[in-house]
Amino acid sequence: MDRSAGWARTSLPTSLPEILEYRAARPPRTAFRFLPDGTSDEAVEWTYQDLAEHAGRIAADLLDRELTGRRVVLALDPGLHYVAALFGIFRAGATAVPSFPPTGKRAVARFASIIEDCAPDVIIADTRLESRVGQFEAELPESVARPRWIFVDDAYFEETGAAADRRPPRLADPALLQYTSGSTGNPKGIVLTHDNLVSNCVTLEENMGYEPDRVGCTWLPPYHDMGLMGTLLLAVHGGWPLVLLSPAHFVQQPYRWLKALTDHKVTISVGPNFAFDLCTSSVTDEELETLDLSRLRQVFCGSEPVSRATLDRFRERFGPRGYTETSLIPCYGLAEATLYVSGKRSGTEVRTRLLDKEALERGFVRAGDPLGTDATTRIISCGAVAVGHEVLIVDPESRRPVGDGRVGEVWVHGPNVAAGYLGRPGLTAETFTARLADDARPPSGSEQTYLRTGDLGFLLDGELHITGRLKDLVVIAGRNLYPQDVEQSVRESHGKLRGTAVFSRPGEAGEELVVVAEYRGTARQLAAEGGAVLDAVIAAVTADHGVRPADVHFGPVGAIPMTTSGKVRRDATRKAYAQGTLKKLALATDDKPLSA
Ligand code: 649
Repeated sequence: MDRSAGWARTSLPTSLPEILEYRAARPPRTAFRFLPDGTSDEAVEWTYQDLAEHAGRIAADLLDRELTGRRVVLALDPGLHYVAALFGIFRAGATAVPSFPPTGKRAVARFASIIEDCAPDVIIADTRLESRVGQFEAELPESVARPRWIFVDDAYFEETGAAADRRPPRLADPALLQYTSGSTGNPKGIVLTHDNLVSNCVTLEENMGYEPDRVGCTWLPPYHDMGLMGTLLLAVHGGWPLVLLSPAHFVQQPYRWLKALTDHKVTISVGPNFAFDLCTSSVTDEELETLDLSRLRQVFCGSEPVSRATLDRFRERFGPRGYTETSLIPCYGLAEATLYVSGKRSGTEVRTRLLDKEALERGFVRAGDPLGTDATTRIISCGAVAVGHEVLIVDPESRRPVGDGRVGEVWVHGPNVAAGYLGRPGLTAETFTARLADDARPPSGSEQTYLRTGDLGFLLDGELHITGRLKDLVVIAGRNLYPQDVEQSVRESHGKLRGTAVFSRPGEAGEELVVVAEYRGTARQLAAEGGAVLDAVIAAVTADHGVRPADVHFGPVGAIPMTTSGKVRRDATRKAYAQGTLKKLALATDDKPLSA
């Protein structure tokens, strides 16, 4: 079955589906290697031809149904079928909406809200979901049109049938609708064009440079920007093989990731900060012996603050197995900019800035004590801004760029910036086409517009540093507390504390600090050691940040709302706390107010 004969090329390939066809027409090479059980024992390998053929099957189906220009939701498990369906949708000229199988209460609710928001024509799901469709559709409001389903499995992909051919997509056509991982009730779909997808790859490749023996590995969810634009699409664009394991296999046993890096001689990989901690804390001495990380030359680390302490622990544990910190690439980005905004240059050292904590809380960047006392904070540089992009640090209120050495909101201009949110012109204008104050136009042109990221940071030596999120800032007595710093103090104050979220609440004398912490144990255990845990938290926060919490709320593990990519949802936690719906273990201190 050859459905990949495809488009006659008269110029260099540009859009991703054209690039796949181009690679499929050349001598066979491995595109993907999937590890179905998370180990290398049953690895399944696909060449570009395999991928193009499987994608062709989906494309034929979509074209038969005349779905060019329509939206198609991808509700498959992570794996090869996911990639095939994605490229099939591109080839048919439809818009892919990357999602996940709607199983489990929370996933169903989120999935239903996405369907409601983007009104797709079709959902592509695994055959095993067929019996559950009725159940799922019962969750959809009456007013929402029922999409059709295409159920796929291995047998589906074996069927032949020629794809009616169509012209390649135009670069300005929408390719993908990326939902932000934010709240369930309020999904925002970011419209990405083929141009955005290609531009993101090109800017990352400029950072990564060329390596003849490049092999990638990822376990990131394919429905998030970092897993999708950062790994699957990037690998096809660049033409190097990518080893895939599922997020669940990684989380159950983080060792599998490191073992895959070892087994497949991986040179490039990626993970958020938490993944590095998970590896350090869970890999056993025996497992450690089996690892060889010496071929790993580039490991991207982004999506949440990169912690110096995390990197130190990781280096200490895995340095003896060939890991070198030069390979680590702290990077920053967001789905509204397709993905990539900045990253460390390959081959350079990770830069850690020791800064004066109090100055930073007032928005000033000042060198701290080089020996790193309690009065200093360590911020890791997220490197240089992507080629062809401009980052400005702006005062969010006056909309004027702040001076050198000041913290402000990160504004981005460039081809990675997406077109906007689907069906939300107001929010799109506010977020994607912000302008500086009239008297503060940038040197590069008066009508330039910017993406407002909502992140706080500063530029130093041309490198971007992220300090927090505007919305999450806790302002107490005129000082800006960065919640993630306070959360780190809380976590490190006691061995049984897991997730934490801090925010402020109105008090009699202004805003006061609230700490929510998940306790890994039963209510009875907490009650037994209650006083000690509470004292540890209060002592740590007071010592590290000079503010005494007005309330410490202990909840069970899982009490704190998280995004689907594992970020703390502080605002949602604050709301649940205020409404009294946040899960609580017996010892919560607002029962008996803390004495000063
Ligand atoms: C951020 C995505 C950063 C995100 C990643 C480049 C195999 C192996 C490697 C490979 C290819 C194949 O979180 C991604 C760039 C990856 C190249 C991989 O190459 N997007 S999001 O929309 O879900 O969230 C955005 C928010 O996350 C926070 C910010 O608040 C941002 O608005 N964030 C960070 N916060 C602090 N520090 C950072 N470095 C942050 N990065 C993202």
